[in-house]
Amino acid sequence: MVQPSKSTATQDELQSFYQDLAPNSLGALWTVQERTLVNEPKSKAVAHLWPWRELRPRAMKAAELVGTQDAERRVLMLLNPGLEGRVATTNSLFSGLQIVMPGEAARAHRHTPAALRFVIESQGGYTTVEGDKVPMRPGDLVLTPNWTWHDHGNDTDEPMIWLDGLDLPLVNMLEAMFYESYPEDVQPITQPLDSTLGRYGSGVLTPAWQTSDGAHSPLMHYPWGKSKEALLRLAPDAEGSPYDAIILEYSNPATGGSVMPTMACHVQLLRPGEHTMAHRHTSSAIYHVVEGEGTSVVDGQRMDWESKDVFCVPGWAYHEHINRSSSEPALLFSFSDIPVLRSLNLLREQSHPQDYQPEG
Ligand code: 1HN
Repeated sequence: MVQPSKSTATQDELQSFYQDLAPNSLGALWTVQERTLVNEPKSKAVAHLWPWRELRPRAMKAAELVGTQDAERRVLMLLNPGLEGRVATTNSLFSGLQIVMPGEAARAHRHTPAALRFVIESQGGYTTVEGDKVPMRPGDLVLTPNWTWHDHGNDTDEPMIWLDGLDLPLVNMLEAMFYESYPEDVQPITQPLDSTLGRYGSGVLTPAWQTSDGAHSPLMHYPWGKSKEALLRLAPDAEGSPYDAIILEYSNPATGGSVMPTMACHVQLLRPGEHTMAHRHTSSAIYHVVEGEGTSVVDGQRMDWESKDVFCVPGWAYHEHINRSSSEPALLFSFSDIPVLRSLNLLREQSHPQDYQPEG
């Protein structure tokens, strides 16, 4: 029979043993056991809301003060108050607000962090991804996957503002960051306009003569019209998810999987007055309100949102959503690190034991 053994050392012996460890780059696991092997995650990131009324004037001010000669990307970072000192919106994800003024270009470059853009304000303008010029209109989702050349341009008379989403904190944690400037300011356009939409935009009919390596979606542009139409078509009859109402994932048309290996994108519709049940999952997410007004309760904290606001939900934080309008739907775009957790077999989900948080 084996059994746990008792400690025999005196306090003095223990103390001198511990003191000798650090200078030798050693440590005793049992002294950090409780904070290392926690029963469940507790993110340092906190729930936070960035109201559009606070964001937009500051983006405009940045555009007034700083040119794209000096700012490779003119991005207002959405920094999580719980993650002070880090360039992060949740533990694994970064989000920011980028502004490109009429006549401006943001230089071509590429990097290993993958990026997505959700357009908030634009009369046109574009991102070029690997020689493919992708027009950007409000509500459009545009992808710039890992290591693809991309530059932005605004050839309209109005400012362009979009939400950037990157897996930057994750890539930094993995120490897999690479970055390169394109030899010229702007890359040449080598494809017909919006060519990935032409080839893959139907969603169900994909070119049989072309293969895609499956690492990321071959479609770079998910226009808002199609997303909204799909939601509105389902809303009257579909049951939807108890936690997320009518929720659709932007998919890779070649595989049916997430748009990129590190980030998934979703769009959801909360019907008038709808109040979803609370759940939590190990993935974290950043939300952008496309239309409507409502409240999300995250980790017991109420966040009242309206059109164009941005908020984040840290991993393993309970959350539920409420559409406060009794007549209009509320539409939310979000991106998350679901594919990372799923592929590592770390994606867990739990419903709230009382279905709703007390504050909800
Ligand atoms: C970046 O390269 C872009 O290409 C946007 O538009 C935001 C945030 C952090 C690091 C690189 C872009 C970024 C970024």
